[in-house]
Amino acid sequence: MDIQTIRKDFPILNQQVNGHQLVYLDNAATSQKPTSVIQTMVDYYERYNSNVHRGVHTLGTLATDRYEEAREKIRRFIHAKSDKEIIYTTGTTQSLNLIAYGYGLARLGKGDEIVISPMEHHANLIPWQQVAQKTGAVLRYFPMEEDGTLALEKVRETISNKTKIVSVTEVSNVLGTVNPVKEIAKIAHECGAIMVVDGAQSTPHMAVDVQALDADFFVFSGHKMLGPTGIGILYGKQELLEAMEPIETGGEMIDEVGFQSATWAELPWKLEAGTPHIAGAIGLGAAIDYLQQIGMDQIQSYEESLTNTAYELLSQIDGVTLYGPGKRSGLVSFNINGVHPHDVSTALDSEGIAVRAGHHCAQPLMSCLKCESTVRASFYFYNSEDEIEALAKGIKETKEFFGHVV
Ligand code: 7TS
Repeated sequence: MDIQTIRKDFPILNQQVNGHQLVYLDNAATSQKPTSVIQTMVDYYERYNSNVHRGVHTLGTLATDRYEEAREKIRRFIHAKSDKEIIYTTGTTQSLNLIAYGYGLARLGKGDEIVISPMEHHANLIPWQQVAQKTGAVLRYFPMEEDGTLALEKVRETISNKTKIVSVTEVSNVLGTVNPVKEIAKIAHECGAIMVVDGAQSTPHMAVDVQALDADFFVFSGHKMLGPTGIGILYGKQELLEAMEPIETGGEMIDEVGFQSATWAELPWKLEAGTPHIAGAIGLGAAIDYLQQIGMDQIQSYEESLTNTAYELLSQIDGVTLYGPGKRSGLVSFNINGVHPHDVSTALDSEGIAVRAGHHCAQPLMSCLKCESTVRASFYFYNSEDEIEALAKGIKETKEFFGHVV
């Protein structure tokens, strides 16, 4: 991979922040966008901005075609069987809420169990807490190993015939742990449960095949994979989506409407009420074109080497605690002992280095790690080895600075 050429496609990367070349290492929060994605969206607004699925005029037809072509690109990208299984949402959060409320609420009852892991993002936790409270279902957790991984034998012990829904992230946004979601899905299915996979942190970084995973639902956000904010995907097996009642109703999602009742459109539109984020969907299609042009396997192996370098460099710094397993995807979470993560982040920012400090929307995980927050540096394929070295240097300087102050 020719990183210097790739970086030219991302105009935002070429700037100084606080007098230093920007080193953007907050990709798990959101990725940057290549010119092709930005230009595709500008092109929509400048040349054929129209609503979809209604006007039969030329611009309306063009907008509808592009919007549906993007859906087909997304289908191929995650290897779904049919376009009917690709529902546009605003992002992972909305997708998970649709599953919890549109699928879970009507099917769960007292004593049923929902099982998740302790490393879930709040988006894959709070909807289940809410649905459990409303239905009398029990929310259970897989035990987590010291190194932030899940052990399959313990997964097996936790899932039982009471389990109705298992929902797990494929990659942890805090630890970088890659969970064995395919194996967990198999165990869930043996007990008659459905498997939901949160792909927010995996889809941008590795090849996804929802059929090989045998996921019943798989969700992700466009903005973490070069696309715009406000667009995401809910993939579901067709028979499950068919059985779901829409929780949002109105325009776009109907077939026939009378004064007292209505019938629903076919999938996928049944679950897409209202005017959608058309530019966003088309932009996500352009993002997928870009990713595929590089190749997901290529991206994965390049990021693996970047992440290994980061892990090695940081583990050599005395007084730095690293969280999570040695084998991880795309990020490092750490603390400098005795220095607040926000101070670390502010010090790095003064060097032009953007990282995130906080609980990363995973407060229960923080209590497992016995800390309140961490600093997280998260990578994408446009990051370079030099930037990882800048991070390590920045951390050393921060440590020394605070060491002198204290
Ligand atoms: N699931 C995981 C694993 C995530 O990392 C995130 C966002 C979400 C769900 C929610 O995605 P959204 O697009 O609907 O907001 N994670 C982060 C993060 O780690 N820092 O900022 C957002």
